[in-house]
Amino acid sequence: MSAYPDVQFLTSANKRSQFVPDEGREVAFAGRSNAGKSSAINAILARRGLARTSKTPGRTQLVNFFALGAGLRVTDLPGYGYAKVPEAVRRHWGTLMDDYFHHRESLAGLFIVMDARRPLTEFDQGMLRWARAADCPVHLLLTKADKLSRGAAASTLLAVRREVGDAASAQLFSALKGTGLEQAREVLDGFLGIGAPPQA
Ligand SMILES: Nc1nc2c(ncn2[C@@H]2O[C@H](COP(=O)(O)OP(=O)(O)OP(=O)(O)O)[C@@H](O)[C@H]2O)c(=O)[nH]1
Ligand SMILES: [Mg+2]
Repeated sequence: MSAYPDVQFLTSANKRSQFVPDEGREVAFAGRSNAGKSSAINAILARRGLARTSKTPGRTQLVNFFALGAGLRVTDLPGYGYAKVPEAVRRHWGTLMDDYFHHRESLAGLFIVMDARRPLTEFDQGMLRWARAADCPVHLLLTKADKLSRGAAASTLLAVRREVGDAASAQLFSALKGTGLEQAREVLDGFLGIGAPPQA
């Protein structure tokens, strides 16, 4: 049986008033444009085509909410750092992300998705700083690991772990090959409190 039998798309939000009610627990997937966020969500939740993916950077421009069950959600965020986006779109993105990250009480954890060939960009570092300030736990998903040799992937992971220290956990991942799926699900479940004893 699927680890997440009741996955459902909820809504796409273009502004804060369209966000789903801020209750329960939510885990956000953020990262550079084209890093592989939507593909990672589909692989982890085992639902092909749930979150839309594309070869063209900047495909996800809205905050997409998915329900995993009562009060448990994952969000697919628009990617950052795509140079060709018009200034007005970039500004709108900034407002949307500010609204999301500064007000989302239900945010229980953050996955920062990075292309394993280009980890820890300026934007990724900014996200990490924000998460630390907000006391939000972070997991780094080094995706597209299939594009690196085993040795290069392993040394990238080591270097990333060394750089972030205890600010985040990190793993290798490939949506294409299914590498690291179980590990990613364990972290997601941990953030969402799935499988944990009920809180008193
Ligand atoms: N080789 C390989 N390609 C991948 C992997 N994950 C994603 N891709 C490809 O990378 C491209 C971008 O993937 P998306 O999942 O749409 O990336 P995104 O981060 O959601 O992109 P935006 O929504 O535009 O910010 C697509 O062509 C995917 O097929 C992976 O693990 N391995
Ligand atoms: Mg996307």
